[in-house]
Amino acid sequence: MCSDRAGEREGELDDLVYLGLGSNVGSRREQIDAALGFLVESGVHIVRRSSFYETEPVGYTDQPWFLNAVVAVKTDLSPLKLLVLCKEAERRGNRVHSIRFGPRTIDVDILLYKGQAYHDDTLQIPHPRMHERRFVLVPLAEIAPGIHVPGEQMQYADILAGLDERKKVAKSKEHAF
Ligand code: PH2
Ligand code: MG
Ligand code: MG
Repeated sequence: MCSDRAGEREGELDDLVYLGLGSNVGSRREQIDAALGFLVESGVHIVRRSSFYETEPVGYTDQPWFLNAVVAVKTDLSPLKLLVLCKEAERRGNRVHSIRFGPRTIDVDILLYKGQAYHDDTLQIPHPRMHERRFVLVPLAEIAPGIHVPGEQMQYADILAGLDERKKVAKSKEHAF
């Protein structure tokens, strides 16, 4: 019985929405907090928050280290409506789009949506690069250790365990939210 209940709790974690946050320009912590504040004011309910992590840049390497975090949220918004809200949080954080994978004041990505996949021209869920990014999977594993790849038995923790650890991801001195 106990194990059933544990299974249920894991299932619940799979049914939440997961957002990845990152910043490497300006006041990183404040910008992440401001983006989350805007999402909360807009009716998104934060259920779990990871620690902050100092992470070595991936993709485009000639840029400052990032502060990254992942949050689990509850929302009735559709994936596309949530995307609009995330983009508005970035706009309010003075995000400018220049170099791909380059420096940014604030990045808010939808990683996972209620254990479902979603694919169209503007949005792909699961986030198409999350499975190769320790700066996403380490904070995700902190708040949802048993979470699955949508529609599959595979857990993100297994994928994380197989990733190359050359790119540094370290828990930050920043206090949790
Ligand atoms: N985001 C990117 C590209 N590279 N590297 C780290 N460490 N953290 C990020 O959030 C990040 C990145 C594009 O979204
Ligand atoms: Mg991103
Ligand atoms: Mg993004």
